[in-house]
Amino acid sequence: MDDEIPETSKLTRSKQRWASEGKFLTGHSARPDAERLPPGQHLVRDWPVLDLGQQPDVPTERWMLTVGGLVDHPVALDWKAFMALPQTSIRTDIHCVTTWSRYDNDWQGVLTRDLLDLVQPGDDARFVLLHGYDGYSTNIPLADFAAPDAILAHGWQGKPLAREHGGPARLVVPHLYFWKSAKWIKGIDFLATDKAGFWEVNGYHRRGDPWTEERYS
Ligand SMILES: Nc1nc2c(c(=O)[nH]1)N[C@H]1C(S)=C(S)[C@@H](COP(=O)(O)O)O[C@H]1N2
Ligand SMILES: [Mo]
Repeated sequence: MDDEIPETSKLTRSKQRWASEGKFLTGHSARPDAERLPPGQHLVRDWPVLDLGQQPDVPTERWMLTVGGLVDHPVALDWKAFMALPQTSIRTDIHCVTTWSRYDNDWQGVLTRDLLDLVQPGDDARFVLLHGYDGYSTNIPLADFAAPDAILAHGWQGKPLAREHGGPARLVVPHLYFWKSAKWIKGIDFLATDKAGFWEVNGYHRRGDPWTEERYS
């Protein structure tokens, strides 16, 4: 996918910089149907629940998302501030490393690009480490986090995201295996160097691209 920058558009400083560095060129534009299912995956219609076993109960009144590290404007967003950010609906597929995939999930929430506009990562930021309220963590390259369809989702199929699936809010990075999509998101740290998260320490791949089966390292 090519990010053409119209000369007249009012792109932010960060967007222009990332575009010039090719940071958004993650190569996952819409695929023909025959290529929609990554190798080694099978389709499911239900939505399996997978996590470390404890599903934290975080009411929106107590929910807080802390975004820091190598950013110009660190923020601690409460629910009201989070919901006041630009809201987007997108439809994506899910690919879990345990071999199930699920098509056509409708997410409502805040695109990571809109969060990036707010916090303005520094030139030295290259990776993000995501933290969940259950103690879970997972790492992804900033280029993947900044994908145009990556979203901090609080809604699924028009309803509030269920607690078992990471509600009140989770990350969804559709073009990577689903373990990268941190549920019950609590913190996002921008880092210069990669730092392994929970499953990455336990043998999962650093990046997790389903199309090249980056399952385990
Ligand atoms: N906070 C948190 N996020 C998490 C996990 C977890 O244990 N804790 N598990 C990951 C894994 S391994 C998968 S496959 C997906 C599962 O999401 P789901 O239960 O909504 O299908 O969440 C990911 N995000
Ligand atoms: Mo998983």
